Amino acid sequence: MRIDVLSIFPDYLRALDLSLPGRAQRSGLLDLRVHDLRTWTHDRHRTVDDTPYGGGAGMVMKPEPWGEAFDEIGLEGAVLLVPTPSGEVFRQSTARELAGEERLVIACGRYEGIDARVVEHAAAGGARVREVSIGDYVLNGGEVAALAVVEAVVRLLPGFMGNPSSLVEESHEDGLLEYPVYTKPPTWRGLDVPDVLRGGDHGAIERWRRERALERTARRRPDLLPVSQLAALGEYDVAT
Ligand code: 6GU
Repeated sequence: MRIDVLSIFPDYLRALDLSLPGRAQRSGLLDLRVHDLRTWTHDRHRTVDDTPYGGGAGMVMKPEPWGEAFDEIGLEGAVLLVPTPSGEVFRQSTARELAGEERLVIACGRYEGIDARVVEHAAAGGARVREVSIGDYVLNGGEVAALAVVEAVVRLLPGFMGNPSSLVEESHEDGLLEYPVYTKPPTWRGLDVPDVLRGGDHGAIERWRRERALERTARRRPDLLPVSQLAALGEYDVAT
C-alpha cells in the first residue's frame, strides 16, 4: 500500500518511522511518503492560510497549495482522507475497508479547516473522498488523527501481523470490547487469576470470555449493543 500524507508539520509524522508502520515500510509492505504542504506555496512567507469568508474566528487553509499538491502527487486510484472533527467517525470497519485499498492520500488540515472547494474539486476529479473524525473532541489539526488512521490500517495489511488470529480476537472486531486478560504469576499482590482460565476447559474459557466482553461492553459502551441484548443482560452498575 502507498500512503501520502500532506501536512504543514511533516515532523509530526516521524513517529510512523518507528514501531509497526516502520517495520511495514522496511519490509516493503508500505510505501509511506510524507510531504510538507508549504512545498506548494510561492510567496516569501509560504502562506497556507487566510481569513474566512463570512467572518468568524480563526483562519482557513487556502485551496491553491492543496490543489497543486494533488496535481503533483496525483490522486488516481487513491482514497483521499481528510481528518476533521466534522467527519464521519473512523471505526475498525473503516480501517478494514481502507486496508483493502492500494493508495491513500491523507490531507492534514490545521486552523479552522481547509477551504471546502478542495474536497469538492478532488471529488469532481474522480477521487473517492472520506472526511473522517477519530472521536468527539477537538484537536488542533489532522496530524494526530492521521497517525491513528495509518496505524489502524497498516496493522491490518495482509502479511503484516505475525499472528493474524490476534487480529480477530481484539476489541471491536466482533462489535464488543475485549475481555480482561491475565498472565503469570497466578497470584500477584493478593489478587488471583480467575480459576476458569487455569482449568483447561476451553469451552468454559470461551463462555467466560464472551460473558466478560458483554458485561464490559454493557457497562462502558452500551451504545455498541442492540437494546435487546442490553435488556437481556439486566442492570449493570456503571460505576464498576
Ligand atoms: Cl480527524 N481532526 C481534528 N482537528 N480534531 C479531531 C479529529 C480530527 N477527530 C476528532 N477530533
